[in-house]
Amino acid sequence: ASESSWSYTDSAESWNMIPNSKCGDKRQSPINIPWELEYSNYSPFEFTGYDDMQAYGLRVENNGHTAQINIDPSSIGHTKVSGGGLAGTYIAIQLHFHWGRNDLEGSEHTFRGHHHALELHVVHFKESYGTVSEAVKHDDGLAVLGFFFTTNDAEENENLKPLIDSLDTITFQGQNKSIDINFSDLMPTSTTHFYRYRGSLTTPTCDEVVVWTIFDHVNTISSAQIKKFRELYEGKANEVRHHIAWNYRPTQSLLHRTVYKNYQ
Ligand code: SG7
Ligand code: ZN
Repeated sequence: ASESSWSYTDSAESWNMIPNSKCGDKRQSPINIPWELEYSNYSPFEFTGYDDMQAYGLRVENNGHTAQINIDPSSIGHTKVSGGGLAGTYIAIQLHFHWGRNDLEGSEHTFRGHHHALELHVVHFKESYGTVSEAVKHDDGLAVLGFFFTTNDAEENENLKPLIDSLDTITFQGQNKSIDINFSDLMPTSTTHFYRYRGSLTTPTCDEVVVWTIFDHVNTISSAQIKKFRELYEGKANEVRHHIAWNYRPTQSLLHRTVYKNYQ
């Protein structure tokens, strides 16, 4: 498989065969967040611009692997995060989702052995590296913020409505559409409790360049809303059609790493 043609139905071994793949290395993501964690006294997160993104040219796209909301390159730099134990400021570039074949799976990270139905990733690069392409050459180049969603007893999440409604217009790979939403609409209001470890991108080539934060607060989404993600297609309209029925990587071994929590 080439870098562009990998899929979630491939075996782990086939991701390892991709040229320059790090997918078989020793600091991979996602992981299970275990019961036993080490306390670290991180400062609170400080978010700038996540609730005021109307002018940032947001577009939602089907990239064949996920539904992703990209910030227009001309607006990158206005939406950033610091604190939370991060060494420096990280600039947001996009967010995307991971889901499962049913509501009992879907999240990439598991929490004490359990999946949630959906996981949101907000991807950032370290401001001091200047560009994403430079940042991915460094082991602290990216900061991905991960947020869980559950369908348990959940009503429709009104904040997700603009995104869910847009999915009908990006059915096929490569389709994209402008969207009026704020990243803060998709993030929980409470970001006080979180987990931290060092890992990788969860897709090929699985580069070990990510400072991971997984937030403890679980957001809600209805089952009907999640179903709309499963109706997206991996391919273009004129290709053989398979739904993106699921798009989470299995958890990887923690090996010599520590997972931290910011509360006691
Ligand atoms: C998704 O996950 C996409 C990728 C992303 C990858 O397939 O969102 O982004 C682009 C630009 O296609 O890769 C470098 C990057 O953000 C892995 O991201 S993740 O580790 O947060 N799941
Ligand atoms: Zn992701």
